Amino acid sequence: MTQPKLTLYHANWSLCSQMVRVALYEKGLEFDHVPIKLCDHYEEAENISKDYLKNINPTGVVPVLKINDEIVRDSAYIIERLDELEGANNINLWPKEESERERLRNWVYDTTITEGVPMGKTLGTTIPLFSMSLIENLIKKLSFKAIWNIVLRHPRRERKIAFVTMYFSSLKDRVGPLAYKGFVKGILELEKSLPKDGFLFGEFSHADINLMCCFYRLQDLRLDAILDMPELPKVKSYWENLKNRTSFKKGILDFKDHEEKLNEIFSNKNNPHLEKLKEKIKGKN
Ligand SMILES: N[C@@H](CCC(=O)N[C@@H](CS)C(=O)NCC(=O)O)C(=O)O
Repeated sequence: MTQPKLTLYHANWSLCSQMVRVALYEKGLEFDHVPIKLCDHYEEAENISKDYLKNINPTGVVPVLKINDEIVRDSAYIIERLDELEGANNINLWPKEESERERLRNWVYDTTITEGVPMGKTLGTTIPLFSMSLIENLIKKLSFKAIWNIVLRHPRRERKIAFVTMYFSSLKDRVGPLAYKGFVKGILELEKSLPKDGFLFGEFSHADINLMCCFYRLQDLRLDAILDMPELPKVKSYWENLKNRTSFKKGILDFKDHEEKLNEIFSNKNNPHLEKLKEKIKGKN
């Protein structure tokens, strides 16, 4: 069977774009790239350009996948759709059985930036809050013209407010603690649910893709010492298994971004939230 033509609109350091790229490589599907320069660090602000909002995504976010001429939005839905296609690799990211699909759906929901879920509530929505240390640094470098363009054009009110606040003031130290509870709950739940070895559902699945990307983000943010804690032994070996996937290199490492900036921000190799999170995981407060 020949595969349909796939075109991915994405950004290197975007959690949800990473997820879709990993899924494409897992399936062995060929795709064309359209890199999008996001408004939080490029003057071009391609995700809120007239053309992008009109023809690709009126909500101004990446990733978007074009399957032939059909536009498919939202990473979780994109990955479900991708799973129906036949690529070079014989792999299914979704189980066949309905009760298993339901269980997986819950995990997927909790491990990505799901629309309608307040930031910090689930493991997936805590990641953007921790990422603010980098985002704020990038936003502050934008010109006034670029921030004014965000005010005028960004279709998401909550993001517009966050970006403008970061430009003129600061959010990064305030939002991290809002993620502690959701993150600790999520990671402890994962430790409980993981099998001794292998993946969350035995076979590699969509949830493992999401967690691979969330964990890599922890590494970028110098929070990955959490994945090495004696309190989380299954998480630790799980992360090793995830890093061994070919798709980890192809979908994430080959699209690294902001390396210098991250080294500069975390020059002491530590993230200010690390010790607090570790204490909470140990149950000390
Ligand atoms: N639920 C959406 C979330 C997409 C999303 O928030 N994308 C971020 C990058 S991970 C984005 O495009 N940010 C740019 C902006 O908000 O200006 C999905 O899963 O695709």
